[in-house]
Amino acid sequence: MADMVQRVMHGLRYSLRSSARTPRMAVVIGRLLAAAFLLCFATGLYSHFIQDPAPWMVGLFPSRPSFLYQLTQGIHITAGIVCFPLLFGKLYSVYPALFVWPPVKSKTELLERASIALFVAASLVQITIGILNTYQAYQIFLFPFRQTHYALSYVIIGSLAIHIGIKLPVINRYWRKRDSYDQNGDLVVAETERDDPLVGEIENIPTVVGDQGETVGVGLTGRIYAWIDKTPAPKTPVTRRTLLGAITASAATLVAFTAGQSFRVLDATNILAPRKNDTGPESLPVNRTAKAAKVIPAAMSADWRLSVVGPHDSHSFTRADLEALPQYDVELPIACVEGWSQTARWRGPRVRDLMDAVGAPEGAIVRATSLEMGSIYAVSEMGPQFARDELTLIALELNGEILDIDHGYPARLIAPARPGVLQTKWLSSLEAI
Ligand SMILES: Nc1nc2c(c(=O)[nH]1)N[C@H]1C(S)=C(S)[C@@H](COP(=O)(O)O)O[C@H]1N2
Ligand SMILES: [Mo]
Repeated sequence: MADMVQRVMHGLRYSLRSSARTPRMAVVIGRLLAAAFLLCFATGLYSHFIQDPAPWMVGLFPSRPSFLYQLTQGIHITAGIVCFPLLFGKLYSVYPALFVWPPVKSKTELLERASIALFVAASLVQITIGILNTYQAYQIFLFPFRQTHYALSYVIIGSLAIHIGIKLPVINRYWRKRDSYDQNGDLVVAETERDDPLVGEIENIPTVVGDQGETVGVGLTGRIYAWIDKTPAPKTPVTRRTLLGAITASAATLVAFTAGQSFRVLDATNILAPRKNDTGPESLPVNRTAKAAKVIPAAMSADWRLSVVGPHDSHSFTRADLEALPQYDVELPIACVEGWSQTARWRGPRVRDLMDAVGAPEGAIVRATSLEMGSIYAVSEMGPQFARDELTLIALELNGEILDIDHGYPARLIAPARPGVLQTKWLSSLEAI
């Protein structure tokens, strides 16, 4: 019986042989996938901690270059999208390894299989909820997006580290080595060294005779590569070139059709991304409207004041008071964590002038609070490097017009190198804390 299962499994693997399913391919795609995941992880951590810093981190985030967050978040979303074709390509290239019997032979193999199962499952969930987030599909999640996305990133990086650790011999062996092709386009596999431990193992396990009477091993996980090595792959419709071509073409298409949401040079071809540049009031997209935030009466009220609070002194500014202060023009992006960003021209007084007006110390952290009630976006804090930066304004105008109510009228915060969520709209107070 066990023998039967083994033969069926072997037959399946044998029929799935292809030049697109060599260890070299697994390594080549794996390298790209690992690079994309690491980029996502690093930029994701940056985004996470700039929004939610531990107290000792507050001073660490630089306020220049002013497009820094736009860049890190653009990379995060773009690399995340590219993970789709890479992950599917990688799965395509290795999935015959599922058909081994018995499924695990040793503790290392159990660990390897468990880590890879965890990695694949977590990655698929991660990139799927990530892309849904760019469409603002929060309602369909039964869990908080940010915390889940953050926790899963550690699961992914941890299982990836285990996987890479276990596969190191294969990765090392095929990092440079290529299988080649003869004039007929047949695969000539890279020469296997006789003392290769992967090959040594294969010779001690039951073998099955292939179509041409050759001996093909019943490989185990990992060793399937050695087994593939020993038998030339048949010519199949999906060759190494087809698979690489498909991955490259889909990755390039996805980037070309979506990256315009973060990188202006690709704006013309941005037809798939949920956000388009230059749309919305004053040619800038709106994330949350004044109506949705229920702030219209308070924002339009003649009683509106910006209260600026220092440790010993405080002052209330009307909009006219704010307009009477020295006005500055800055070009700064709104860079949303959901993956769209756009640069705009803002005008208004500097936050640091307001802080000086109430005698706040240079090193103070500044808390900005909105008229909006009951939203996590209604409050943001910034370290002194942002509060004191000459580009950090209380914006009263946007792209040459009075700030639109949907962009935060009567006044909003705009600072360099910060995520959109922290650019608080419909301000009611600024406090030095
Ligand atoms: N009070 C308040 N401010 C807010 C938000 C909000 O929901 N409420 N959304 C933030 C988010 S997530 C982004 S990306 C920017 C978007 O600014 P815009 O709508 O003017 O483009 O505003 C930020 N400021
Ligand atoms: Mo945002």
